[in-house]
Amino acid sequence: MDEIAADPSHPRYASLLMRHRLEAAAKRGMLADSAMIAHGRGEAFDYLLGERTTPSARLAGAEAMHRLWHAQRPVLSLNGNVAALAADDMLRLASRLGCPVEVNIFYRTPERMNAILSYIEERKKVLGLDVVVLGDAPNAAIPGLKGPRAACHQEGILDSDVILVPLEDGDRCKALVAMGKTVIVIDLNPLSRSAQQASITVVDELSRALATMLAWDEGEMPEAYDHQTVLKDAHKAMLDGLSDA
Ligand code: PTJ
Repeated sequence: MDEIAADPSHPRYASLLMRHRLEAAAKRGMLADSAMIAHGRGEAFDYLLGERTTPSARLAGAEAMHRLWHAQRPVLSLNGNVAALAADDMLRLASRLGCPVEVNIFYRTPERMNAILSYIEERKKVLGLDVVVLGDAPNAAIPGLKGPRAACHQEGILDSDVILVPLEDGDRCKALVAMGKTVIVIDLNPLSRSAQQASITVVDELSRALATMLAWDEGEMPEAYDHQTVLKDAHKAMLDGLSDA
């Protein structure tokens, strides 16, 4: 999915690459109709952030990784956008942690589930990683949610104690928190309900946040994490970006 015309030295290369990945995923039938809208919203926040990883996003990424390393039953959740933008790094992270990934989408159709699952299996083979991929046969439901969006695997999301849910919907984030899980969200919008309700929020672009997490070693101790401080820092970084413009 990574063959694009732009040169890597192009100032907007990273952004063009992400757009290209979404276009390719759309052609494969992996994306929700609103996927591009969600991405555009993320891009707008990233502009304000200066398209960089702030110190507080780095701290949140380190805390997220620390919690995942020390979890009993960690799981990484992928929706259509996450699979399109960062399937490889999500698989690398799962392989490092020795945990499953679960495809869990908001706008669920059998066609989209099959398209995403087959793409992930393809990437798993290319990378040569031994990761359990769940999502094909949900046998449980997230309490408090109605309809297909509640469907999940007992041995994955339902029984997990720490869950990474990048670009998550607010209702599902809330339901997972209500189950007593440590919920780690990656979301460029510090005002979103998911960002606000999560246990830990990394306010950063998905691929940069995953790079921070992959660079964090098991034995390292992160600095003290305070959820409200991290959200306020992100907000301030964006307002400062606006006033500097
Ligand atoms: O595949 P599905 O059916 O599960 O649907 C996935 C989407 C993302 C379409 C769905 O969950 C959705 O509509 O999400 P929202 O409510 O638009 O929330 C997505 C959040 O992710 C927004 O707050 C965006 O700012 C943020 N976001 C978008 N792209 C990125 C991002 N955050 C980090 N990195 C990104 N690349």
